[in-house]
Amino acid sequence: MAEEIPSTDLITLTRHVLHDQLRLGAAATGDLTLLLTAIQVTSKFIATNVRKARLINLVGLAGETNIQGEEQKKLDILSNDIMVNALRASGRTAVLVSEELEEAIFIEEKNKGKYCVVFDPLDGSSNIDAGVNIGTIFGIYKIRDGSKGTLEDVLRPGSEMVAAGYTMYGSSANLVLSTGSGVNGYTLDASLGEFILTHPNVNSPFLNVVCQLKFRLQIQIPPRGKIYSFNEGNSMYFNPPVVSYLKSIKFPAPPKTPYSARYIGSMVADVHRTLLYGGIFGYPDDKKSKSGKLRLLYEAFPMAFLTEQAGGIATTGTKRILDIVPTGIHERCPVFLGSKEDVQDLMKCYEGN
Ligand code: AHM
Ligand code: MG
Repeated sequence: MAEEIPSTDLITLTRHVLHDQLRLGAAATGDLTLLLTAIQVTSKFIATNVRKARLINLVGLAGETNIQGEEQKKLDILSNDIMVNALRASGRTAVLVSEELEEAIFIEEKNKGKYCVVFDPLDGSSNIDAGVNIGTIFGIYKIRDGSKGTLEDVLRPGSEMVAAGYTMYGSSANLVLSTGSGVNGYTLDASLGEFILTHPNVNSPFLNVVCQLKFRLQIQIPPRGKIYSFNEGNSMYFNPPVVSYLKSIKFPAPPKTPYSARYIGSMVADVHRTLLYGGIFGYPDDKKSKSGKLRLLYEAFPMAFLTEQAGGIATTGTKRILDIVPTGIHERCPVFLGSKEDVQDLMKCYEGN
């Protein structure tokens, strides 16, 4: 068998983003490119730490002391520090909101830029010890004209984000990004230390180049899937629309067949699968958690942004997620996202209620 010739024309994340910037000509300042470069560096750094967590004693509770008497740093706190430091140092940010920090960070004048980044440095961290896929989620706003960077710059609907994405740390690190014209996916080539475009969107100018690679995939949600992804352990608390929707996909009228259940309990991994294979992911509000569990700003918004950019729908059941105006940086909201037809079926259950 003829040996595969490796591609000599790799599209790195930086090259891809830079290409977009050059296309915009004088209108683009390069600030977003630099910010995304900083974010991808944090993803590489966090990926390295996730990989060697067990070896360097990062798994465990913050505040615990190891046998050498040194204080351990929990992986999600370490990831938060990595992100805050890199984003501040990029000189391109004005406001940072992290799941790990109660208050927003307002960047001091000398490092201030015009973007705000909302992020969950290491989502799904309850899965860390089991070695399950976890990830970093982020959304980016540009400060409003004339603003110096205040809380109002991030308390805005998700539809006003200029970019959103996540990096999933699994068998490989995958960075999935949208700057508002489709979704692209990059895979970290650890030997090169670069994120390489592996999942170009259909309109990508690099589609042909990447098409030569055998492993091409696209992040475009099929209109209907065959998988549902809910924590059904909460069933006794679920509200009637969710109960009747789940019943309809588990006990469909013949000749329809039931959906498969897949729930990892790590939003990045569950959403990643939904973006690629379709179906529906849901974390509803219920009798116990009146607003659901997931955080609006740095979990629901970025994932809703990506879902819509990939051709799907993201809703609370009754309202488009990206239209919600946040009132607090850590507020929660119910989330249902995925294939258009599947999410529309769920919304019908809400309408009939
Ligand atoms: P975290 O931000 O504390 O990690 O919680 C968010 C995670 C999501 O990744 C996931 O979808 C959800 O919590 C799972 O919750 P549950 O264990 O209740 O099913
Ligand atoms: Mg989280």
